[in-house]
Amino acid sequence: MHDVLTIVMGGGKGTRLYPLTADRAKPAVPFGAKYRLVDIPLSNSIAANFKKIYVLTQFNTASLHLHIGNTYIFDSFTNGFVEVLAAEQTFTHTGWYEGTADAVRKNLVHFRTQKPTHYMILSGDQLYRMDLRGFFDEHVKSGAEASVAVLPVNRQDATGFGILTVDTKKRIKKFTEKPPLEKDISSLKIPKTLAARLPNYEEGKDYLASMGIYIFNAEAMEAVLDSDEADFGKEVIPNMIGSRHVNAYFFNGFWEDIGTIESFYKTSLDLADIYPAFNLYDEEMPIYTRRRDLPPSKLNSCTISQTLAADGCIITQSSLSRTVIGIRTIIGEGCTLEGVICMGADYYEEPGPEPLEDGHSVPPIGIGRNTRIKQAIIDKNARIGEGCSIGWDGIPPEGDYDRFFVRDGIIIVPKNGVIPAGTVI
Ligand code: ADQ
Ligand code: ADP
Repeated sequence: MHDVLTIVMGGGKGTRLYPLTADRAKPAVPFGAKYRLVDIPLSNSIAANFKKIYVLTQFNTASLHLHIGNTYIFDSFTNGFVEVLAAEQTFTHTGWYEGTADAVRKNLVHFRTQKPTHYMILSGDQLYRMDLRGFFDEHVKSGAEASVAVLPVNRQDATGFGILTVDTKKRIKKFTEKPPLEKDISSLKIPKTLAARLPNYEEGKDYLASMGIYIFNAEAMEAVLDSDEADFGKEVIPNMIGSRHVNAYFFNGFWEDIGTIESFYKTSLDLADIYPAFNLYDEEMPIYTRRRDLPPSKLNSCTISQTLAADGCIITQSSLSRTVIGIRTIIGEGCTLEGVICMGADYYEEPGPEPLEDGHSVPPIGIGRNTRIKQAIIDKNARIGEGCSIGWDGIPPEGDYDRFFVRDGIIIVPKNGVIPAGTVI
């Protein structure tokens, strides 16, 4: 009998997605109008019937707990659970996780209670749909102690990945974590014979990259973590090659890292393409998320193209193109949005915002009338006043400003942020 425990790596210190991670754990970052990042690995795992899942995260946030507690509910015949384990101080460990392997090591005591035969390690910031059951079956058949899901990448992208070589039985022979561009890695190139067999090989994508998705036999996991190695990619996997049997699993499908502002922004908007590379409308393998009792979205005299809009929005006489509109987004008359991700709101503000102590009023949650926004992420509960122009006259230099941030050339209004009426950014 196999008993697989899934571990979702929910994020380190979370600087790459800052300020979206300023006051929420990375797995709770809203994504694709109605989902959160953690829904992707959880849905993949559940589709494979691996329903015992821990999510490792650096800090606890109420919204992550609410989301998981309200969404991933299994009945007593299923024996499933999704549990969040945040970095905690104990008598034997202090402080934060030092890395991915350290995060697993510090929680082995919890995992052992489930008596797993295998660990399935998933990354928390990637968009993909993978047949994890197929991956698991191949792992067991190969007799390997660990397996790594891989796909081909080009030399430029190779700098961000673990690059590896395999023998004819897919056993990994070499592994180099994130080789810098100036390093000669031509000896790691995919041989022609293998390229011909790889389903997703393309000219130029000459290197096999680790996707950071692993299966470990439980004994192997215990043995390799009986060390002080901090990271799977930097230490654990490279040190296993040679002394232990580690295999590659060739993944064929859409897969994108969404762990930086740039990739998060682009991948989110691409979901709204007319023929998107990642299909949210897959009947067989849906992405699960919290079921909410929200009213339908109400759209009055709008021009809308390539837009994903979630439930509970009210959009009036506005023009939206290439946008992702999250739950409960309110957009007033005469707005124009291009290339914008609105994360929406946690609640409807009724009867309206309270005036400030100095008598001034703050704009209501949502986007006020006659506002134009381009190339921006508007986090939850933001209040954008009337007649603002954001991102329309170029993007300010990277940095942290009083009321907004610029990261990777994208303007970000943080959660609960306020942009007064008439502001030009
Ligand atoms: P990276 O993604 O750069 O490379 P890492 O920063 O270790 O590696 O993150 C892996 C995953 O674990 C991410 O989802 C991250 O959010 C999460 N994570 C990181 N530190 C964590 C911590 N302390 N606690 C909980 N979660 C944490 C890795 C591999 C490469 C591989 C790429 C593929 O090291 O070999 O090619 O993934 O993207
Ligand atoms: P969602 O999944 O709907 O985005 P979250 O999990 O982030 O919601 O939680 C939003 C929280 O905001 C909910 O607990 C909701 O009850 C709460 N909330 C409701 N009304 C208000 C309010 N007036 N002010 C602040 N929070 C509110």
